[in-house]
Amino acid sequence: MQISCSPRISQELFSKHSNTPQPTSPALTRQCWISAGKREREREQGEASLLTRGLLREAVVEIDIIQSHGSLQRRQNQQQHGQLDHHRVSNFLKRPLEQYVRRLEVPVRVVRMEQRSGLIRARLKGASLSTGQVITFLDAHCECTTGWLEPLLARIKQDKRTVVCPIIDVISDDTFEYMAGSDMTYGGFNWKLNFRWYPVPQREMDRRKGDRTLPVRTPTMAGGLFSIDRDYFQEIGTYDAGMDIWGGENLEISFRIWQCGGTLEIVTCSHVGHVFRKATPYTFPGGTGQIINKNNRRLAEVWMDEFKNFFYIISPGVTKVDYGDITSRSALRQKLQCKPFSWFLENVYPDSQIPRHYYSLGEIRNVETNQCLDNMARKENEKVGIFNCHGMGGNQVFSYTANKEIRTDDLCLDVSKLNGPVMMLKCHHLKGNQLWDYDTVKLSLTHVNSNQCLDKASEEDSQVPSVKDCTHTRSQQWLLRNVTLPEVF
Ligand SMILES: [Mn+2]
Repeated sequence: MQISCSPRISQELFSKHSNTPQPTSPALTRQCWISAGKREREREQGEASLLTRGLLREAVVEIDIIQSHGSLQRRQNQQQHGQLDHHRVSNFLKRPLEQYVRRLEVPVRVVRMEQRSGLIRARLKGASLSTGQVITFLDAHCECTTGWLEPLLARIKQDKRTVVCPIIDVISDDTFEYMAGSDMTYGGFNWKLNFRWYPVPQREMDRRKGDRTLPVRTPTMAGGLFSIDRDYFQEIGTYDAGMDIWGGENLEISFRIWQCGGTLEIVTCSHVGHVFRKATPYTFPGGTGQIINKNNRRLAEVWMDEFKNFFYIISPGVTKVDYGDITSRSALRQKLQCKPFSWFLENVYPDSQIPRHYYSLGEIRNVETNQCLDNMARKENEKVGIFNCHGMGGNQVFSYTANKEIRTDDLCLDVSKLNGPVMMLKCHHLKGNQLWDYDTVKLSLTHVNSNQCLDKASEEDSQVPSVKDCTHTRSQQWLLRNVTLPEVF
């Protein structure tokens, strides 16, 4: 199991698609070596420098890279379901895989699970069989670029409680074209507890004094690619083995790292390619939603304190999902004396989609018509809707935050013209067109920039609210109500 991803795989791909660029951005690589103090670069881009080689000798006795093959799981799953391409897939993963890895320059050991176990338990098994000081997890559909590893190891050597991710470059699942990933996005999550990329905020640029070769502190990791000191991995409780297949484990380990005294970084000098798929090629036993909801409930219950309500309220029905026994994970949090989730929001992720302070979390109801603001499952850059109140949360959940935004998940109500329309845009945390003043006596919601008031639906379009000059009539009065959680828990 010791080895690096083979650059040879890249070369094979590139020879098939000769117009695709080299994997590493030469400019960035050079900049990174130089700022690491390297002056006498041995060769052109990519060759490990004397500095990093010295560091490798010192820091790494042995490196374990664990790749989890989702496709192994697919084979078993398809056997169960008797699908047509089962033979092709299973054969490819038997002898041909063994033969292929034997051709690689470094020893590679293939370990198979006895039954379909999911990513989390497969990784735990891989970790238990590994012997190196640093464990690197990579999805099976990854390719490393020259010089990807040293910048990761350097951070762990400085502080073993630093967990590091490379920049994830994009490999097209249609053409295998290789595109550099951005160093200007970092990991976050929305109310539904989906991992999402968001722009690196100004405060993090300022902390690094504008030096983009320095690692970015990221609130969460995407999950497929990271390196961690093996003792530290044990110390903070590896993974939650009560989670199935995959989903949520990346947020769980991210919250745990930060709340329990570690640091999570994206090391911008390290690039690894990853094939982003459009759809999951295998099924989840019992349905994708069931598994992911169970895993998300486990992480919400153990790590998120009262902020779990954002997840529960926007995902009606999730509270009926059984999440099993979490006593050992709660005991772990206790033992490690981890900080509360509010600390994480305050100190690590102040631009979080979940507001640290808020006035209300629930429906916003018009006094005259008794209708409620409703995102109608519309997306970013569309108009917010208005509809009969159903009291079930979901699309009618809005939070009026201490920053005076009206938010639904990671979208904020935004008005950029007199008389509307009221759009849903990504929250930018800069007030501006997303600043609303709620008057708790008059019950009005004033859009501060335009000095106009949120009003009921207009005659032209009965499905969207309007903004008009403030008249303080009943159609401009709104009740901000906290939704209560369902009884079944
Ligand atoms: Mn992946």
